[in-house]
Amino acid sequence: MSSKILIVGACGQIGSELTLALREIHGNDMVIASDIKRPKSPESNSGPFEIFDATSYSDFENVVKTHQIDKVYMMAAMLSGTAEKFPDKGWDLNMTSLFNVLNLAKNKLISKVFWPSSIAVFGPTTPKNDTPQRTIMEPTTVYGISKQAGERWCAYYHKRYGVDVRSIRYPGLISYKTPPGGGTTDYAIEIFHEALKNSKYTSFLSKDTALPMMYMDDAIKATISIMDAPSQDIKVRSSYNLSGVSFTPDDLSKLVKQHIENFEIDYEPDFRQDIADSWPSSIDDFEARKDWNWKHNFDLNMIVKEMLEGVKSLEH
Ligand code: AKB
Repeated sequence: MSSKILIVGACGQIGSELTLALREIHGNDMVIASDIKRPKSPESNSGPFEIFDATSYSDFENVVKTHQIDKVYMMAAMLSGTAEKFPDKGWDLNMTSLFNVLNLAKNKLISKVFWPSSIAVFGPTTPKNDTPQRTIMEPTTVYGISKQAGERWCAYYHKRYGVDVRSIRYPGLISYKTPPGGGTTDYAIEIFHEALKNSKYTSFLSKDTALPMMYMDDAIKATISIMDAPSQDIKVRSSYNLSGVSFTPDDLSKLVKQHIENFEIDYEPDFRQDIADSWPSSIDDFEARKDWNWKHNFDLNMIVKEMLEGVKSLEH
């Protein structure tokens, strides 16, 4: 049995770092990176690369058969901010690519699937603090609706067809290697680039908007560990709550100021403020910790230090 891995969306914020991490573990040739367009980053060139559209079942099937893929990390998605601008496209990409990968598993062409969900599955009627695994979920964004529907389909395919699908509700992810693509939590990355370039940042979220966040290294660790966990340990087949840190733009700017003395921030909330206001401030991830031993490493001080060093290193 082949144990080859396919990453769909390998040029994206998570996909690019996941590709490197999985190649480090399994070897370059065992991990096939793919995206809808040619990669810009040299990282994605470190092994086999396929260009295809994940919304085409036949193209997806072709890549899986050609490389004898066993596991798929289905990371391609349209994020919250962009999906509000293109609701039809966002729904189509997020749902069709999910159905394609679930059907490949149902048809026994692959044995395991990872699919990312998000804190966007929650909505304004959800308890805001320490949001539990199971609670009211009335998402108000296209992205959130697609993720919530997707979670139900994952649970359905598992129950009805025995598909081994695993998923995490990612909080906002912070990284410097690949830019994020159109999310509501992107301010927490932009701030570092602007602080180092101009010592000034205008935040599109208001000063006191607290959101759940996580450093990319922790997110990659969680993604690989949930996929490596024994099947019987995965008790939640929709998607697991996952928590790292929670902070506001004000908290973050104060820490940035400790490193860059003349740094200044101001606030001009835009349409993404409404999205952020509908999401939890912090997440209870007790079940992930209990079922597959999840534990985060990075606190906010460590994230700030790593981000400033990382962004600086990109400029040289
Ligand atoms: C977004 O802001 O859309 C994403 C997410 C929280 O899923 N980062």
